[in-house]
Amino acid sequence: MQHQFRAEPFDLPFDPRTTALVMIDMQRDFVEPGGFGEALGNDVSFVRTAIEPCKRLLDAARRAHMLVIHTREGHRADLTDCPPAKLTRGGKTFIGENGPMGRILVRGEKGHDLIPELYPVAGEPVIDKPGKGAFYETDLHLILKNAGIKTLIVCGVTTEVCVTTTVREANDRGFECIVPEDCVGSYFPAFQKAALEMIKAQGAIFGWVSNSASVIEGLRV
Ligand code: TIU
Repeated sequence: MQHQFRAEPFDLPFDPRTTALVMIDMQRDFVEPGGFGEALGNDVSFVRTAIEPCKRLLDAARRAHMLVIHTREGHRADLTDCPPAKLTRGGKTFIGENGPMGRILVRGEKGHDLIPELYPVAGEPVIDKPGKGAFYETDLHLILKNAGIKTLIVCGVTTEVCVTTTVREANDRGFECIVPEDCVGSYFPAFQKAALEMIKAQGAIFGWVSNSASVIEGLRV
């Protein structure tokens, strides 16, 4: 039987054996107070709305025995993998500085870790990425190719930054991406709306937009 996700601009056929769930940067630094997101002047309550729907979808993907991949944005302790332009931007990036959850966006620190609600289980790859896109200078494409993956369900934060950068890159690499709108979060409601509209515009120019209930229903059939 043909599986389909209910989605916009039209339903997306998929095969659960070639579909992966990609959780983008659900780290304390972005969704908890005292991290990178808040240091940049943002209200993390805007992105926390994605946690519960992500949890439901994560559970459904695990029940369907799908490949689940988690990503984390961050840098080496010596910041040698952080481009100077990312580090020095106005002198206010906070990357590497001490905060209540350790050094901001530095690997191994508490703030860099994935949130407990969505913590990976054994067998789920975690991709450490130095940039916004999950493909840039990582082995994500290799892992997806080796697993025969064609379709990506992309969740996480933030919608218009790391999620969208990843979806655009994935689309160019030949993957079909579906984004459940309640499983992605932005500090800016207007950016959230525009980013999702851009993905599905022009006949799914970058991908499809759906919601957690429809994606979970699609996985159940
Ligand atoms: N600042 C912001 O909206 N996002 C990021 O810096 N990284 C991610 O989106 N993960």
